[in-house]
Amino acid sequence: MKEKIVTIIILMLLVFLSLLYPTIGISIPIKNIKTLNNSEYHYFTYPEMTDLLHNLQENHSDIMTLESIGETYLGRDIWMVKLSDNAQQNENEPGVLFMAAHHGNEKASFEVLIYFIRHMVNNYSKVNTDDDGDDLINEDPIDGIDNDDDGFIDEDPSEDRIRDAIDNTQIFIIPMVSPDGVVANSRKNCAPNYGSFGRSSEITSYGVNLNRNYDDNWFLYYIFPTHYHFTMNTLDQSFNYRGPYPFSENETMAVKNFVEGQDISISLSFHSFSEVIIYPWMHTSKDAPHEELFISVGENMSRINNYYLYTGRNYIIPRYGGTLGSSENWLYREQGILSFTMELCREYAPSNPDDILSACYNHVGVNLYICERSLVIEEEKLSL
Ligand SMILES: [Ca+2]
Ligand SMILES: [Ca+2]
Ligand SMILES: [Ca+2]
Ligand SMILES: [Ca+2]
Ligand SMILES: [Zn+2]
Repeated sequence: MKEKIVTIIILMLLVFLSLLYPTIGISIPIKNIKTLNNSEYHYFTYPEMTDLLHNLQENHSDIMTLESIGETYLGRDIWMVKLSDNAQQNENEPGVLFMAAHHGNEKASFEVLIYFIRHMVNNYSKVNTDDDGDDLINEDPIDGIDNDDDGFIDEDPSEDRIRDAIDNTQIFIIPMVSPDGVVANSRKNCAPNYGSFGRSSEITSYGVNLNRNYDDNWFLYYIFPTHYHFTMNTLDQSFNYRGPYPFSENETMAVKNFVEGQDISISLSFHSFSEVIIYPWMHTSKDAPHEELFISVGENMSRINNYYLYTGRNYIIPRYGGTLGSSENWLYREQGILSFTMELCREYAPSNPDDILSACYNHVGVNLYICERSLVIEEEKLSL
């Protein structure tokens, strides 16, 4: 038992360190690693995704719109998909935001959202079906559990559930926040830096960590440099460089402008990797005002994907420091959006098709749960 606790603590530390220092590539030991299939999984490229989204939109124009919310430094469109009935109109329905690929090298993240978009539009008009031919209808929803004990997991989900989510909410999806980063397979975007504070006349390096570039207590770096890893976040060559000033980057500015024009209640930002669920605050061990609500929603997601809901800020942050400039903090503090980070999988881009496809399918269940919870979340924000 003692050994088990020690192992769990060590694993948690590794997970956390891998969040802080992902380029060092600390990987979590995985028991029973499956032998890799001969064929590696093919991830969507940016042009492939662009084509797919246009095709889907043309074929499902009643429930899907596609717009560019901005352009990257290299001129690529940042695509935003909206799924809802009467998608062209802004209806009085809860807004749900899903984002991925703030970090372009985290391929699992956008793959999960592309899969989700496809799954939703392709199943929207289907009637309830006995998908596995066992004479029971919808007996095994996507919740990671073999509800009917037949040896298959989640093989007969509800078709109604998809229609209900699309009909009753407005689902906004930005599958690649950093298309340039995706194309370059880079944690940072590809815009040039002119010194750490933007004052050099020459290009000194390239790229900003977009999930440090949101306007979130920017000044705290100067007051608590050690606590917030001043060097790592403020030197332009660093993999975590935050940029010369808040919202200096096209991508974060695009997200900001988009979010400010919408009524969004809850959001989920996908990253990879670690199999953990995180929520604000990201910079302090203090609880956010809605700590209980975060835990409630987080625990329900954790039941579906079996990820670790990270609640140990008061232990980790005083020892290892906090993160400033994250989308999560900004969305929550400035926009009142209940915002989560989902760190998918055990690699940036699993090559085993089984690993990535099961994450894609399982997170359809997570995302549907978030849509359903959004129906009551504004009331819950008031009461908790
Ligand atoms: Ca069935
Ligand atoms: Ca079914
Ligand atoms: Ca089953
Ligand atoms: Ca199930
Ligand atoms: Zn990330």
